[in-house]
Formats: sequence, structure tokens, C-alpha cells
Amino acid sequence: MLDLNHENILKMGEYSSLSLDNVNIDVIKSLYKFMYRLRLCEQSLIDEYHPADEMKCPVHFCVGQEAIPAVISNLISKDDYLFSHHRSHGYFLAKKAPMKSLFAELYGKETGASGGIAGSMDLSMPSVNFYAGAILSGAIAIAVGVALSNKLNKSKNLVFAGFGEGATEEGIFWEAINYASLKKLPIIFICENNKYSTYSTQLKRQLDDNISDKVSSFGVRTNKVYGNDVISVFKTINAAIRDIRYSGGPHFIEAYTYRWNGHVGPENDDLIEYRSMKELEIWKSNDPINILEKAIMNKKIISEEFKSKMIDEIKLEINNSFKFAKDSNFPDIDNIEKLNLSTESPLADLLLKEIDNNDFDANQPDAKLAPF
Ligand SMILES: Cc1ncc(C[n+]2csc(CCOP(=O)(O)OP(=O)(O)O)c2C)c(N)n1
Ligand SMILES: [Mg+2]
Repeated sequence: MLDLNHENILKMGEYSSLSLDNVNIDVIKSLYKFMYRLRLCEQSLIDEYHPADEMKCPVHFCVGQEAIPAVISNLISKDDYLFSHHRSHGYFLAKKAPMKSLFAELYGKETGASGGIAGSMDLSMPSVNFYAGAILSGAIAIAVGVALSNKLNKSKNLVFAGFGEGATEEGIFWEAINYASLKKLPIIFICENNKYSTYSTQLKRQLDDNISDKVSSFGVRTNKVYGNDVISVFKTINAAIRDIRYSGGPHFIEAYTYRWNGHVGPENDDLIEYRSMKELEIWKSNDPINILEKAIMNKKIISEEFKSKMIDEIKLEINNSFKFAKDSNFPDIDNIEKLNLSTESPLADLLLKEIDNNDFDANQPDAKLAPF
């Protein structure tokens, strides 16, 4: 392929370069399964959203972009941290958070990942080290803070931060990149470049389609990858993780992909005519699931029987997740204090109430320089 960017990807037409060489069969099957599970999960939420109208929060679906969370799911460890932007469902499942906790959260129920008060965009589950945030690039800055803490504590845990190309238009993104580079923090930045920020194409917002070049000028190692080839994404992110483990971080991956649905909600927003239907068709013809499925059916890695058993299992999980969400109670919040969900720092929460600017002593000695 020519230099990887959105213009050249459209010129390429049908993608036929997926190679299964040197990838373990169990890994291939798990990537396939994850993408299928995420696709059916999103599709079922889309189908159920209206006319039932029981989910009240805005939802940004990730249909078409399944390959990146599938790879993260395969490579991330239990103690690693994953930070996500608003398009959070794929990342949530990638961190092995239960599907039923996602559904209950969307229904605003107390059994949801965030007790039913965060919804889709701010979905978090501290017990599995997963945090999403609606403020563009906000979670990236927090992720850098966690990577700094890990480094100071000599922890081996990595931090993953997933976001869209629109996040790179926020000042704090560049501060985060600069600081992570300066302190060689163990963090992997994964930018899903799907060309659009709501209804604006990248080239109406940025001079060029060259985010990776800009990031590498900060001394950060970068890779671009065709984000609908899950095997290429796997090889790229796997190599980056090894690199971070052996020579320190950070690393930045730009995965070119495309969202099939509207920016937000199950509704289609193509009436606004901000993107061409031809473009959408080209990307749909390069569906990340189909690209892999064709290759693994050809090589007889999976059979039709495997596929239909897998689909049955996923549908059962989805039905159980809907039932769990619908049967759960709404949170009982009769007092604003109950909204403080922090169980780890009750003392800090109490102290914060007391703190007054007058408590700060401008003459106190400087803190010792951190040893890194
Ligand atoms: C600081 C801030 N500014 C604006 C918004 C509104 N907003 C929500 S999503 C979005 C587009 C984000 O595009 P991108 O980062 O490329 O992610 P994508 O939606 O394409 O996955 C914008 C502008 C916001 N959430 N936060
Ligand atoms: Mg985008």
C-alpha cells in the first residue's frame, strides 16, 4: 500500500493483504470471537434502544472499529490500566469487564459498572482498572498520571489509552505526549483515526493527515496501521508492548478505521451529508470481521459449525445481559453525598471538604525531586 492515510486507503479499494503467518491459532480465534461478540453486542443495543427508550444515555457505537479493542483484549493484562474516550464499549469489553455490567449501566441501574449514574461515555469499572471519560483527551491526561505513578512505584503494569483522532486537537493531548516522552512513561497511546470528529472531516480540522509525524517529533516512537486488518493491528501493538517492556515507553499507534453508524446514538446521521455514501460502502466492503473470516475459513481454522456455536453462545450472553439490566433496580439516591462512590479514599474526601486556600503555606520546603 502507498503511504498509509485516509486518501490512499480509499484509493486501495478492496483489502486483500491480511496474512496469518506467524500468529498462533488460538490468538486468531480469540480475535475473531471478540470482534463478533462486540459487533453483536453493539447491534443488539442499537436494535433495542428504540422504541423501548429504556436506555436514557447518549451512546456512541463502535461498529466497524472492532479490530482495535479485539487486539487490546488479547494483549492487556489484568493489572494493566485501560483508559477510553466516549466510544467506550469495545474498550470496556477489552478489559474483560462483564457485558451485563455494561448493559445495566446503560439502563441506569445500580448493578451497572458505575452504579448506573455514568452511562456510556463515562463508563468506568475500577475493579478491572477501566476508566472512560466524555471530555475529549481528558482520560489521556489521567492515563499519563497513572503511567507516572506506575513508574515511580516500579510497577510492571502498562497503561493503554484509546481515543479518536479528534482528541489530538486538544491542547492537553500534546502536553500528555510531551510529558510521557520526557519521562519515558510506560504507556501506549492508541489513536483510532476514523477520519471524523462528529460531522467534520479531518482535513477541515487539521492541515494534513499526519498525526503520527507530529507525535514522533516529540521523540515518541510511532506506527501507523490499517485498523481493519486485525492481524496487522495485533502484530503492531504486540511489538509496541514488547518495545515498551524492554526499552521503556511511550509508544503511539495510529490505526486507520471507520465508524459505520452515526456519530452518536442508534440514529443514522448521514442526512447531514457530511460524508459520502461511496466512502461508507468502501469501508463496509472492508469489514474487519469479514476480512479475517474469509482468511480463516479458507485455511479451515474455523468451520461453519464453530461459527454458529459461537454465535449461539454470544446471543445467550446478550439475552442474559438484557435480562440482568432490566431486572435490576435503579440506584437509591436521596442524598447527594451518596453520589460519592469513592471507597478507597473516604478520608481524602472528608478532608477535601475542610480544605481552604488559607491552609496552603507558601513557605513550605519544596518536595524532594522524584527519583526518576
Ligand atoms: C473537550 C471536549 N470538546 C468537545 C466535545 C464534544 N465531542 C464529543 S465527541 C467529539 C468528536 C470526537 O472525535 P474523535 O476524537 O475523532 O472520536 P470519534 O467520535 O471519531 O470516535 C466531540 C467534538 C467533548 N466531549 N469534549
Ligand atoms: Mg474520529
